[in-house]
Amino acid sequence: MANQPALDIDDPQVDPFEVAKQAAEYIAEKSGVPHHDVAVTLGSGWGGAAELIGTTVAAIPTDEIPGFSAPAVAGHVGTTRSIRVDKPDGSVLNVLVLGSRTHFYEGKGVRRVVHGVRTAAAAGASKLVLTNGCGGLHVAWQPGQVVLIKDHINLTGASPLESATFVDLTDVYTPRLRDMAREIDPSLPEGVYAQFRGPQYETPAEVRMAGIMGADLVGMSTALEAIAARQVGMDVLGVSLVTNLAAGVSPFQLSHAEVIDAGIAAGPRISKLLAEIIRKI
Ligand code: 8IG
Repeated sequence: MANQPALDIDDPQVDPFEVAKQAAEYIAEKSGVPHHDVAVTLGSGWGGAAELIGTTVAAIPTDEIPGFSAPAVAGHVGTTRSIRVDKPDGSVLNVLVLGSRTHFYEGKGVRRVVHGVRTAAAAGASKLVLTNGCGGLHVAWQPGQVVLIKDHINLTGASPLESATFVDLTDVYTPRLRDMAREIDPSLPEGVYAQFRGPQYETPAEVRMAGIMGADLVGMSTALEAIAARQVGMDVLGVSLVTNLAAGVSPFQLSHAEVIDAGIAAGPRISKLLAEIIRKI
């Protein structure tokens, strides 16, 4: 691996799966963990979960891994962790925790958006948990509400699939994993997640449109990543934290501060839930 030249993920001649293979080899080398079983992407509000999941074996600055972007916000370096979970039956679960994501709205292309998912698959993960913070369309879902994603609407106009790759998305969010999450918390509702490009939040009219289309949640991630995961046959669990009511649903304006505060307030509770889900998966 060390002798292989670094591949440019943005070069159309380069196969993005080869870059993912390089990234997975880099993670295996740095962590000493040759195979990971499960991968988790931590979205807005979910950042505190890593410590609760298990024992950190390695923490790697994400921007040093082949194909990953330098951090969008200066001074905020994303961390990729290899976490070891010792299960009650004596078996060991190696969990790859992706501490940040590249969003489609950054304009770096879909390959970078889904590179973490493809890297996780190349590292051996057959299951993927995608978490996010999002807006809710139902007043009954107040900030702090966790919702299982049962389906999505991809409103980005983009796809991670290149050329004629026809991927079935009937069960994009694996029913068995949703059932498993509800065994931990039977009160968890399910909803349809609409991915907008962003980075602006929706107008009230766009939120109404999303509702008429069948969406319950609006956000700026997850759908493209779930598609990439299904392409390589991973089972996917999508878990949303409603951090705000979507624009026009409540009489109040959206503020980024509100979003951050809801994440902080919900942090300990949702971190515990996520850790339980990973242990059971
Ligand atoms: I956190 O209201 C968060 N992310 N599109 N709309 C969209 N993304 C979001 C929202 C929201 N809240």
